[in-house]
Amino acid sequence: MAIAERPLTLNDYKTPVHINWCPSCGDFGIVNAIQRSLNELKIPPHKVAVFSGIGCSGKTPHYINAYGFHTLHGRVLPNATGAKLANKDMTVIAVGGDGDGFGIGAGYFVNSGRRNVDFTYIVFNNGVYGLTKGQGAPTLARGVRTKSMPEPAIQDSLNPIALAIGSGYTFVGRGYALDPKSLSELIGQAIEHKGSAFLDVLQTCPTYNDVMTKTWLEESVHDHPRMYRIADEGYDGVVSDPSNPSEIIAKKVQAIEKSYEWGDRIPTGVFYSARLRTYEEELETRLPDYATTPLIDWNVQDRDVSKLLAALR
Ligand SMILES: Cc1ncc(C[n+]2csc(CCOP(=O)(O)OP(=O)(O)O)c2C)c(N)n1
Ligand code: SF4
Ligand SMILES: [Mg+2]
Repeated sequence: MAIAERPLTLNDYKTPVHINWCPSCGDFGIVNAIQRSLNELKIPPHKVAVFSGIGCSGKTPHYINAYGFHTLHGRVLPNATGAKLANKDMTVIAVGGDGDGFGIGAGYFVNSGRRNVDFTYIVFNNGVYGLTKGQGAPTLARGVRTKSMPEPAIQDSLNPIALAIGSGYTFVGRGYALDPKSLSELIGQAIEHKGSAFLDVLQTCPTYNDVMTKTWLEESVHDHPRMYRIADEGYDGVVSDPSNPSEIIAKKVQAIEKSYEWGDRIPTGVFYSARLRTYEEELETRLPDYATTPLIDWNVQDRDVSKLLAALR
């Protein structure tokens, strides 16, 4: 029976490709969460495109039944942006590692945020370059030495949440790879958000990172779980009036301050969310046809450019 003729199930988002991540890798949980969220939102596989950079995390599109593109190291966001602008009816999900997104891809990360194209970007944050044998990634804190490093890191880590807020992402959250149920809800919210959504997902790498482990993340400190949901403590990151710049700034400041909490307490959930104009909506004001017809359906072959050429003579 064709997929369109019956209700979608989780299996419809799986592929027969052998998954070659290490046993117990946190990446399994993230893929599962993405599949669950797509299934819960009832978005059919042919309406989804998953893009990745290079890294262990970069293998993700192979394992999700949807359109997929395994791009170059650090180049996931320009590819995802191009695809979304060409076919705005697609749900576009970009994924990659912390090295991919905040190292070689840092310039794209920053400039994609301020553009506010309607996609979701999920960073698998394991603190290391997993695929290339565990070198310290930009999210690894000063003084930390994982088992793959000869000596502790002597530079500061960057703060993905604060960087995302400063860059202009309009939905910013943090999830945990080994809690696919909560993570799928968060991914669902990010997908439904209109605009660029960024998720920092804490991902265990049992092969190279023996510091940020499942045990460490899930243990209790002073009788409280290390990881907690900010919403459970009354935190509200949603901008209720997007036309009010003061409220936007106040919510950004609140999110950045919260993002520096790390160690004995690690916040998860939605740090910031604002419904601001997307790049696609800006384009529609210049190109009215864009509102009704995706670019891929435009007849560019028979376009009359004679006036343009005449103007340039
Ligand atoms: C231009 C370029 N430089 C370097 C590499 C080598 N390389 C491949 S993956 C990677 C880092 C992967 O780390 P991360 O992005 O954190 O992904 P993870 O493997 O941890 O999921 C590097 C440096 C490459 N493939 N291309
Ligand atoms: S090296 Fe780490 S991130 Fe890569 S598959 Fe193995 S456990 Fe996962
Ligand atoms: Mg990594």
